[in-house]
Amino acid sequence: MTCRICEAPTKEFLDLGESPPANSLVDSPNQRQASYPLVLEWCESCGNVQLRDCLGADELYSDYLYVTPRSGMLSEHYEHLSDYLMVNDYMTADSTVLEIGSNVGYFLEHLKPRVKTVVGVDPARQISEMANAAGIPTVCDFFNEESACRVADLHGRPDVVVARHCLAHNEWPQAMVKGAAAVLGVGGYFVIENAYVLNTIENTEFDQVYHEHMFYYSIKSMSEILRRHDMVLVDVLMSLVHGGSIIFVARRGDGQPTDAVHRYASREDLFLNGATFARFAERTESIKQSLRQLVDELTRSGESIYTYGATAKGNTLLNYVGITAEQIPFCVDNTEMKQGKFLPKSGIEVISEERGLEEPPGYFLLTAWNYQDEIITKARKAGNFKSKFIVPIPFVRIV
Ligand code: DWN
Repeated sequence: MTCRICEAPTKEFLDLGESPPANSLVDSPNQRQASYPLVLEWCESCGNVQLRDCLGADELYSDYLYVTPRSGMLSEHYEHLSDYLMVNDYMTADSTVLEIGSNVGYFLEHLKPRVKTVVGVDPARQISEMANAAGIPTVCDFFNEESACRVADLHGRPDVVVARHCLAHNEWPQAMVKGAAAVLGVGGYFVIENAYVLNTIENTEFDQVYHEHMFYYSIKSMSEILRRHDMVLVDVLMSLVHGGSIIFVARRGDGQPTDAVHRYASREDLFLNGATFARFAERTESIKQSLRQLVDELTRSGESIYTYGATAKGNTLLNYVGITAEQIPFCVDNTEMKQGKFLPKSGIEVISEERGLEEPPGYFLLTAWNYQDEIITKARKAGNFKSKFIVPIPFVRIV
């Protein structure tokens, strides 16, 4: 195939089989669903890692159920990120901030008292309605040059455009970058947060591979996209959220990259190569075997297992390992829109945290492992001292 950033040829390195879209929960366990390949490939020329087969926006986002969770870890991250942007003058109290893929607006809610104006743009209708009801002005649309200019006319030209965990969610991210470049004046900042490919690979986070995640960005590949749209990567910040994320800070026009950019870019030169990707695929297979063996042993010995977190990544994990409602009857999740529905392909029923406490299982398979401490602390505080937790990434262990 061909790199969707620089058009060079790509090489496949991971095949997770076929799976339905990860956030397409269904209303009954027997509801038939289309499954599509999950194959990763990489480009030696620009360092891009991309999903080989991409689904259309309608297939992925027309009935979107992911609501950003209220999480202490995420709230701390919002605080740290906005402090960082303020301290480095990437954002000021006079800034107008536009967030792409703003979901229910929790990050903008955090920013609102610290800047002049906030506005969100999100394609999921029911989610953008929730944001507007909560007082975060949100335009329901996909973000591109046309919608960006329309939003700027309505809400003012942004000084900062933010894209947290959404620039990887589009087969052609160039359309979104072009939209940001169209509304940012010279000296404006484009702040992009995504899972960082080095974390995904080093921590064997193969469950981060699902149809929404069409790109796994590196400094090298992000710089290539930005360069083509008159923007320069001037800074990077690392974060632990979502299994390890990178925040790219790009400046419209020219600019000098910080030492952090050079430092991490040189690490990428060491790591992003065929041997690393081959070892990643081997470790993925090893996790699959050991998790399947553990679940089979526990269920054969009569232990009850639920999953914790109706996560997109959890659906990749379950479907790739081949775990279904036969081994795990319930998934606990605090997103009301997901409760009562069933996980795609595995057919596991989603129940509330409260119901999960009524008869706690012997084990929770932590499919929201990125919130491990928060979730285990919550369970213990709620009086559940019975359940043990199976943490699958970066290696299978019981805590
Ligand atoms: O890129 C994406 C990432 C950022 O978020 C999106 N494409 C989809 C989504 O991926 P995910 O579903 O793997 O994200 P989370 O944030 O890891 O999902 C956590 C799930 O766990 C939510 O459904 C809420 C649930 N949860 C819970 O039930 N109790 C979360 C916490 C913290 C809790 O205490």
